[in-house]
Amino acid sequence: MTALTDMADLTIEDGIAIITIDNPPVNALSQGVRQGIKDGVEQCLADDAVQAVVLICAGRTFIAGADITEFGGPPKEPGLHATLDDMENASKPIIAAIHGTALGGGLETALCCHFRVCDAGARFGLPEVNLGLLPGAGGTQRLPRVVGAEKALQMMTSGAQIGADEALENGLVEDIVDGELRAGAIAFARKIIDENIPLTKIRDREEKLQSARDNPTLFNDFRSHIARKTRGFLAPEYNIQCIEAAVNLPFDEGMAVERKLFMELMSGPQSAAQQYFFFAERQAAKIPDVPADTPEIPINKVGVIGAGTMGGGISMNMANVGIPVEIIETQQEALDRGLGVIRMNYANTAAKGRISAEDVETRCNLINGSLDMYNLADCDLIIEAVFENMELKKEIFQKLDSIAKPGAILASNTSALDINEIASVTRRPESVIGLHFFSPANVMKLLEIVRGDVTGKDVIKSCMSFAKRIRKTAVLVGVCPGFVGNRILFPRQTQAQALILEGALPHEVDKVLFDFGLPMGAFQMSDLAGLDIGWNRETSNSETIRDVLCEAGRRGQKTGAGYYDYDEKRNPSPSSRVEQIILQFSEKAGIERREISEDEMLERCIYPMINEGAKILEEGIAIRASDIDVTWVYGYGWPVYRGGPMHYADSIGLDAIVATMRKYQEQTGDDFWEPAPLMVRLAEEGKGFKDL
Ligand code: 3H9
Repeated sequence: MTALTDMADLTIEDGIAIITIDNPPVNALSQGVRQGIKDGVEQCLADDAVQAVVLICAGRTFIAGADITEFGGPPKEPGLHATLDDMENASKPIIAAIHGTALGGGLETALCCHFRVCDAGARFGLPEVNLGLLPGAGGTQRLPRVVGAEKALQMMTSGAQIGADEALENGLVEDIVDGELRAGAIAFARKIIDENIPLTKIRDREEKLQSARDNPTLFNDFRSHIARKTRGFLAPEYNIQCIEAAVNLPFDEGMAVERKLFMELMSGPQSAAQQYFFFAERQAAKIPDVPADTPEIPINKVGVIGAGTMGGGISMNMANVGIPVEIIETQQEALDRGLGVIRMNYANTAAKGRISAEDVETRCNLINGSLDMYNLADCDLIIEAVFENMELKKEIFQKLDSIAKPGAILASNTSALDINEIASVTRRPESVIGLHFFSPANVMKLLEIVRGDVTGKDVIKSCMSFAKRIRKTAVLVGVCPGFVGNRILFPRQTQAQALILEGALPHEVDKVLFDFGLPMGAFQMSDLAGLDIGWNRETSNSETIRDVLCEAGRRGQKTGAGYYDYDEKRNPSPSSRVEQIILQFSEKAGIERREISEDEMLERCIYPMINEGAKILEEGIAIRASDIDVTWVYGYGWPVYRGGPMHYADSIGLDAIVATMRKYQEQTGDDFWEPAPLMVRLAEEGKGFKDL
């Protein structure tokens, strides 16, 4: 064995050279990998004893892409293009032997080999779109030549992976190896030599492009198909343009289009935000005072208290990954209703072809309902998901304390209440934690994990791992009203209310937030949640616009009216009645209504969120600014191409935000606008949240 670089080596066995990449954790195409491949290929071509080359990877995966940590730095030779050209132009067959995931630049590398074999677990994808990019090493031109334009469109605009069988079906691999991959790939190489199979380059293949050439509406139909999902994102459209170039232009001209659009994306703010978010998401899993080797509590059975919307959705997460769940309700009728909704949700998913009818049964069978809390005695984790009432929650936790087995994790799904207070009624506060799921709980990716003052590290570690197991992204936060996500929402709602009193209308404020990239505006969100959350009919005295709306029966989407009017399909339209109510409120408050610019609406909704984020950091409620961003992207649909509120703040500049807040403070005389000391300090030092 010869070391090519510290990330690659070369072995020759009976005329077959094996280049092995070893660059943990994911064999990214770092400089040493590129150099290793380039030098290895050169040596193999110069060595008459070598008849064919196998490119394989050590560790858990084939090459998972370019090394993202090298992006933005000075280019390091050799470049990926030159390395791949050498491979594609080699006069001896090169065979990629793929296990794990061949992603991005990794798949592009494989596409420049003459043949590809894989093991049965291998997966393939071009996920650059998730980084705000497009495949920049020929993938946009080669993938459509192998799998056809339509499949390439699906894969490249979604970043979705395909498995080995689908790859074989689509011609992306020539063979799936039974048994050991290395031996299988060597045997495949021998066959190529023995049968003298000619070397073809994917760049020269045209046959799979023909059906797209015969279908002039393919691209625009596809654009309309993904429009809603990709609203605001640049990269999906640029990926489409590259595939159009692959179909309509000669290979080299297509490559030139790819280069130009890749560079444009790479130097733009969206990709910067999405690359930042890639690492932010992975950072969130790291808890400084909870080391990776902290022991974990095995979780084999979960209890859920409450079969309502939240309890049902939470239970589905466990059933989806094969964990048995015991749901507890107080009334048979509520239990039956809850279990019925779960079954219906699964049936709907099956009707869309996403799971099989058998999956529906398996998952429903994993969920057992009962009226007896004592059935929770053998659960390893119990999640309380009843409505937000501290007294009720305390009562439940007191009871749980006497029922749950020693060491069981006792969690509350509260979205705002004090976990320490809940824990205080038990004799084991170290076992108590907040697991705040977001609605719909079976869909939203975020799990806000709330540590109390004395929550055990083993409990935290177990919940972080559990989140990954149920395919959630967890963010660990401390106790304060609303935790991180909802606490940041509060000041935005305050300003949204102020804006409608001063001159804007709900749909105008909402439009600004929607155009910014959020899935919905402040008032649409209130209508969806229900205006009567926390509203009390007995004490309501028409003091706020919300009071008046609730008193009039306008309690949001569920009643067909709230800030908006709704049709039977729940489509909103601005309400003249609500406008009247708002105008009356302005008059009563002596406010002379004025035209408010979209810029002002945006600043007044977003900057207070950033300011609250700064306070949260100062208080140590969030571990890092990027955790706040992960919370808002995965919990509230903040557009990932803007990174999250804290990244967005950095992209504007904290000095500009502080200055704008002071301007509003001066104009209104309201201390609401006082910038957080942390933000002021960073602004004065010319720094951003990223520098903390
Ligand atoms: C590209 O290829 C552009 C090209 O077109 C060429 C243009 C010229 N680079 O996710 P995990 C780190 S763009 C550097 O927790 P898993 C990651 O940060 C790239 N580092 O593991 C983490 O570090 P840490 C296209 C990377 O098993 C560690 O590896 N490719 C890279 O859950 C483990 O990661 C992609 O977008 C990278 N490319 O999942 C694929 N990838 O331990 C991105 C990972 O310090 N990667 N790291 O936190 C993935 O999707 C997942 O990492 C993968 C493994 C599925 C591979």
